[in-house]
Amino acid sequence: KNQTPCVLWFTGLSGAGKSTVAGALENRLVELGYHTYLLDGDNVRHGLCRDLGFSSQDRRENIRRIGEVANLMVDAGLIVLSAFISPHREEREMVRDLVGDDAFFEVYVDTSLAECEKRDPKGLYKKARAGEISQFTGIDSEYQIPLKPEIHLNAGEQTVAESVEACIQALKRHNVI
Ligand code: GGZ
Repeated sequence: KNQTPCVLWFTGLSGAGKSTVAGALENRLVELGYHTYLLDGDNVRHGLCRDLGFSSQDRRENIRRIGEVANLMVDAGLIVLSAFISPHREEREMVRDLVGDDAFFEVYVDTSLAECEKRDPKGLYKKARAGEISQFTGIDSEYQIPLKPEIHLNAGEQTVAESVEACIQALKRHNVI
């Protein structure tokens, strides 16, 4: 099926729903016959980036490597979905410049800190509040909200299916699919 190779760059807090929405969107795209690849913590932070932690410098290097890999995958013709906090605007813009503005879609998974903290699926916020984890995004490490994301998901209020649908509509509007 005809597709325009591109990167869907999901960004947002831990627990916002980035991996969940990106994974559900990928399933939908595959069902529709498109060729995709999902980059997320599970397949990147345990491999390519396993030497990196969560200092600003390491997060920057994490995003740089992911951006380079995503760019190669765009060259290979894929629709790439990436789901990382990517807290710094400058690094997200670095990836945008690398893959090219036309092929880069920033997807802001906008779930409030309060909601993420309430969900706390891995108990990490609790640990961060207790001082057992430092440099935790939203607690003692900054998250810079996207200023002009191509796609803005109110993921705290809408269902995963609604978020997926919003992405599909945006991809059609931008002639990706
Ligand atoms: C933020 C952390 C931290 C700290 C471990 N800060 O909800 P999760 O568990 O599954 O997703 C988070 C993941 C963040 O990795 P990223 O590669 O997406 O981050 S970045 O883009 O900033 O490089 C969380 C877990 O790792 N985690 N320590 N201190 N999240």
